[in-house]
Amino acid sequence: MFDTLSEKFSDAFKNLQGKGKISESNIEAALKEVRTALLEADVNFKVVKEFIAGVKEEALGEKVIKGVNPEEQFIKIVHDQLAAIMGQENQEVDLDRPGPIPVLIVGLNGQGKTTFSGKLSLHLKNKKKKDVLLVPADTFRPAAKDQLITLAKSMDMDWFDSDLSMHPKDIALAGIKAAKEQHKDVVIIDTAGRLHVDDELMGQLREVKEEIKDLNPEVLMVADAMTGQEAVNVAKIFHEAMGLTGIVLSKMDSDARGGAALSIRHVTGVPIKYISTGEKMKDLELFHPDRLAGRILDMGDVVSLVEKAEEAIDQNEAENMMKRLEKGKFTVEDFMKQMDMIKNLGSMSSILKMIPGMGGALREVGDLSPAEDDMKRMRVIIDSMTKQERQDYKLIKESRIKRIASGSGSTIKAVEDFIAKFRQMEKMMGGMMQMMKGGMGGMPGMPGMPGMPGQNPGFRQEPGSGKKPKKGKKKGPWGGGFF
Ligand SMILES: Nc1nc2c(ncn2[C@@H]2O[C@H](COP(=O)(O)OP(=O)(O)OP(=O)(O)O)[C@@H](O)[C@H]2O)c(=O)[nH]1
Ligand SMILES: [Mg+2]
Repeated sequence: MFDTLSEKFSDAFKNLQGKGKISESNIEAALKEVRTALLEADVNFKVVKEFIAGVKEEALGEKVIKGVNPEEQFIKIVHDQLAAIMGQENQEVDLDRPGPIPVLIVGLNGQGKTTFSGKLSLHLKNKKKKDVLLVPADTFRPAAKDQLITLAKSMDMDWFDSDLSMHPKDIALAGIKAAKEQHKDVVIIDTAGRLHVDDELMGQLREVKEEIKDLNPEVLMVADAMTGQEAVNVAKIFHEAMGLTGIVLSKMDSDARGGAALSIRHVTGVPIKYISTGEKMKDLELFHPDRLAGRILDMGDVVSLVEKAEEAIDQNEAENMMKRLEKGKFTVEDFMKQMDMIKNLGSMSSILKMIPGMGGALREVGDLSPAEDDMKRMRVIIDSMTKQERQDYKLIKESRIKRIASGSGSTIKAVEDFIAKFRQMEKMMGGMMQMMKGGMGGMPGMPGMPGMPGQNPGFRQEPGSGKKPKKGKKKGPWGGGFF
């Protein structure tokens, strides 16, 4: 997300290194670079102009604290201005009223409307405990109905069997009626897209909105974040035509430059409510301007990381694992579960970027995909093991190694290497447990993962346990050469 922009910003801030204090002359070069970075990221030029003026005013204003590192001060000012142009606080769809609340999903072709309709239903069901009905109302591309129904079935979500020969406004009405009968809280209506803004589409959508306007619908436009200024222009036209209540930026996982995210709110006045970060139904985040500003500036986003961890990590599983570890048990099965938990959090680089300062470090390391491939290769080897072998890897001798190698399409050496690495991990785990019992508090570098020892009072040193912490075991279980 916004890698190039982050890099350019970080270069710009270097202009202030070693300077005694912020002054008009020494921020000039930094401001110039920030300006270029924003324009290159396809941010609207008016937004850039206001942004730069805002930063300059703050930087030279009275609030600047003399004697504090000017680079840090400048970063903080840029952070706050970035958050401000993106809208300050998160806004979600307004659920605080009697249902069924209609949520109309609009936007151009292929922007991610149908995918988002599915994601939003899952989010509302899981997080907000809302009962949702999904209504396919795309009469332009009939396959879209099947697409939405397939998504609904995969999530065990209720859907409406729309009659696509009807006008979308009548489908919307019928869907809302059904939702009322079924006592649903929310009804999400997925509409058709077109390649370009055209009168027919706008006319149709306006009619739908008109038909249901007394119900005060949420109208969310989905825009592909990769399309930059184009997304901003389209949002403007949609907003003028039908009145949007929110924007969803999709495909934020791809190589989006930042132009849409940084300009759309400021230009249209419509808040960004959600960001879509992948093709899977769980890949949805609330839009938090301050957190995104933090990510852009390599300040990390630990709050989102912890939230993700809370969702992805099964507390009971984590606690059971800790109990087994306490007894000195660490099996391939445990390792597999840990890998799965981590995978649930997202790609390695996306996780690392949420840790303050890691963005810059990642750029130096470059590609993390070899490490991810390594994980995948290990996973195939583990999948070819029997349950018994996963519980006790020591059973894995010659003939079993051969079987696992051929079962996983790996070489014998790869399986042997895995076992050797696992043995090393087992040892480290043992060492780490000793260390924790000795009262070191938690795993170094683990920012307060739920269920992890750093937060678990059960692992505090017991008075008089007498064991001294071992030194030198700073690496996590995977620190021994996989990454
Ligand atoms: N990487 C990525 N892909 C996405 C995201 N959202 C949607 N997609 C993909 O984008 C493509 C189009 O998504 P749809 O949800 O069908 O888009 P749509 O706006 O409903 O398209 P039409 O109904 O044809 O107008 C699909 O292949 C989705 O899997 C996202 O956040 N990230
Ligand atoms: Mg669609």
